[in-house]
Amino acid sequence: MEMNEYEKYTAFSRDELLSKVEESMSEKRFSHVLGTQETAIQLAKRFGADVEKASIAGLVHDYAKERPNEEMIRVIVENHLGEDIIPFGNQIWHGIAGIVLIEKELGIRDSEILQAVYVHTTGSSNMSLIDKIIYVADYIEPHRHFEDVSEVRRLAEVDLDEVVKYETEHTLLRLIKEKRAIYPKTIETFNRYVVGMQ
Ligand code: DGI
Ligand code: FE
Ligand code: FE
Repeated sequence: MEMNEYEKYTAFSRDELLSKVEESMSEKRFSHVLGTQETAIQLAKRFGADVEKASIAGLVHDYAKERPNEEMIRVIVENHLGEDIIPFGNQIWHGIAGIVLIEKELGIRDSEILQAVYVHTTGSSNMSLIDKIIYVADYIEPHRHFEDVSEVRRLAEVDLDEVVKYETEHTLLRLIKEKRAIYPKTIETFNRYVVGMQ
């Protein structure tokens, strides 16, 4: 990838962006992020999405995951992101509030990249190709381990929508089994992509 192409979407060079992301998280999470980026690039090539946008979205999708809760709550309140998300905790905050930090600190303004980050945890009832690619790449990148992960990776070679469906169903099943709070958007994604509601 040409550096100047990459720089279309960020205020930083590719190396600067990599360092900024690396410095913002643990080594383990950074490996996950690089795995997500690589998987997102492959999916973008396979399904005809913008490879640079997918790459950058993959790299920054968990940028806010390790910020202190107080800072995240401040970002949510100051930017009017909806205080209804506060009780859900950082698992739900980091994508939604993450886009504010990604725009401010990494200079990324592209709306498709920001939207993919915004919905990467819960999905949405109206996902773009890039949204689906980041949602799926996050789930199947090489560091992820769950039963059937090999089958799901193979499925992702042929049918992205089938993986969106699988991931949405299995994430919801797991949340229910663990008695965790379900964010409404997670249910909207289920209704749209698993039930098939229009
Ligand atoms: O940030 P990652 O761990 O790489 O992955 P992620 O952003 O997809 O998901 C973070 C966690 O959030 C994951 O364990 C699934 C969980 N999650 C997804 N939807 C919901 C949720 N957690 C709650 N409580 N409610 C949801 O609706
Ligand atoms: Fe995440
Ligand atoms: Fe992730």
